Amino acid sequence: MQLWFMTGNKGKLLEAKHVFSPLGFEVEQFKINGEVPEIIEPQCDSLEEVANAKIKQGIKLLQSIGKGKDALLVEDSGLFIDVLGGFPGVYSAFILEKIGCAGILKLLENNENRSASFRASSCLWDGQRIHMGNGICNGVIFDTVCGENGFGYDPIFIPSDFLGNSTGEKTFGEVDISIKEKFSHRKKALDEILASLKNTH
Ligand code: ITT
Repeated sequence: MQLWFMTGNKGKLLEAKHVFSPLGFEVEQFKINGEVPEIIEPQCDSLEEVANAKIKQGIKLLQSIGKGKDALLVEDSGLFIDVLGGFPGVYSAFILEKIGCAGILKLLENNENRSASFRASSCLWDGQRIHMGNGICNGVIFDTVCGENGFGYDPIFIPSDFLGNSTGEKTFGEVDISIKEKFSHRKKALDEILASLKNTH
């Protein structure tokens, strides 16, 4: 089954493919005339609201090109740092572009509380209805930028041990995609969607 993912983020796309491909879905980036469509993201502090706004605009775009019955996925996600009151949160993409991982480390300099979480809210249109999934990955912000894998804030984030899995104090930037998946907020959100799909079909 074909599944369009409306995202400009290649890292998200790769991880979604990793989850869905073994289940027989063919995940492809959603483009119109070769471009990922520009989406208006509402100014709000909830990932769910942003994901909802993305899917509604995405469905309209699918319909406008006569593909309204195709499946479409969107996601809004971010890094929430406890001692910064959840910053950068919904502004994660913008802040990464402005100050990078090194800028976040600077903000946390001399701070002992380094706890943080990645969060994701995903919405999937199955051609008839919208399915929603949320996921959280708890962890800590490391004190240096470490590793070349993944994307975004991966090189500064060490996940907490989860269901018997541990990265052994390695950042997401230092581990393989299949290891990251064992902890990932994105995978958890997509699993919720898969469960919801199973319940309705
Ligand atoms: P789309 O909106 O086009 O999907 P985006 O990168 O702008 O792509 P978001 O608005 O959801 O996506 O911003 C989320 C940001 O949070 C993303 O750019 C990363 O910087 C960060 N982020 C989210 N999940 C991450 C992960 O698994 N690893 C590292 N950083 C992540």
